[in-house]
Amino acid sequence: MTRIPSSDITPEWLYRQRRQFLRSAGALGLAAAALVACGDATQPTTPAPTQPAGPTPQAAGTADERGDPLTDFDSVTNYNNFYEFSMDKEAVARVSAGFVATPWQVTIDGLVRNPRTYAIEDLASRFDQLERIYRLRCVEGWSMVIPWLGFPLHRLLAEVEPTAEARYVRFETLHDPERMPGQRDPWFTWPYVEGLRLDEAQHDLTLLATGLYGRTLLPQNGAPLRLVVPWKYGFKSIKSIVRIELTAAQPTSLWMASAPHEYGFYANVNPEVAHPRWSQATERRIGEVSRRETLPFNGYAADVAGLYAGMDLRVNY
Ligand SMILES: Nc1nc2c(c(=O)[nH]1)N[C@H]1C(S)=C(S)[C@@H](COP(=O)(O)O)O[C@H]1N2
Ligand SMILES: [Mo]
Repeated sequence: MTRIPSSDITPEWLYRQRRQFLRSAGALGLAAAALVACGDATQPTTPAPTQPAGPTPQAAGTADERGDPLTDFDSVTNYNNFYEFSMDKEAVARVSAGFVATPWQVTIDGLVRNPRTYAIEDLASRFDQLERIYRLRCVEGWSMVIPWLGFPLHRLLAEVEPTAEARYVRFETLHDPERMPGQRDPWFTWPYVEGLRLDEAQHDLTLLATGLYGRTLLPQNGAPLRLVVPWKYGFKSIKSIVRIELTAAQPTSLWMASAPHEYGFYANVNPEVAHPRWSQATERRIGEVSRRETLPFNGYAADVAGLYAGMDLRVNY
């Protein structure tokens, strides 16, 4: 396995959350504090800052395992694809600024022995938060290097115990057109859905991210919880997840439903298979002038190519 930078750290925001929890526990008594900590979707939302005031964004690392430097925080948080808010990459941050991602619950169910619903705070404190520096390659031909905070999805899957029939994992974004105005666009079948084969989902590189640059996720990056699958095109990395379901059949993603001739289920980064409307051989790294060669599996072939042994990647694109 390649050395992907990974540091075991307590992000500043999680530390603050724990301190806040202890404070409420003192003031209100433990029972009340537990309620606050678990959130309650039926209660009016307490104004919670989506962007904690605090130190400047800080990553533990400065480059990915290939030596490529981090993309700057401003680009990572101001050049986004998140159609629930806007189709204009430079408008997503502004349009999503008021999105409040607490309280938030994530249900994991389907073909599992222990279906569960977690409050986001539980997920963030129950699994050690690691920093993972990954390249993100959008199908549109641009890329970034992002220091994510989060935990491998396999840790959560182990807790719910997939049954022998489970073969795929289906992910679903929040569906709430009041809070996500882009979902009024009737062209797409909302909510946004993505899927992985179970072995892809269980791969150690597959991350559930709760933050980036040492801070909690901002709305534009998929607060409070998003998937990151670094060897696949960026659209597989679904944002603002509310449900994770284990299934026997291959899930149909939003992109498979909307543009079946353009997007397949696998969507592994592959410089040899062109998009119907453009080549995927090169990419523009945000912050750089000239284009770079795109690498098979986005540079993670040594880790993940084995998952596809015997498959024709020109057919399963
Ligand atoms: N729910 C949802 N998830 C999404 C998208 C989206 O529009 N909606 N866009 C995808 C695409 S195309 C990319 S490239 C990445 C972009 O992530 P970033 O804005 O955090 O860099 O998010 C992916 N996840
Ligand atoms: Mo993308």
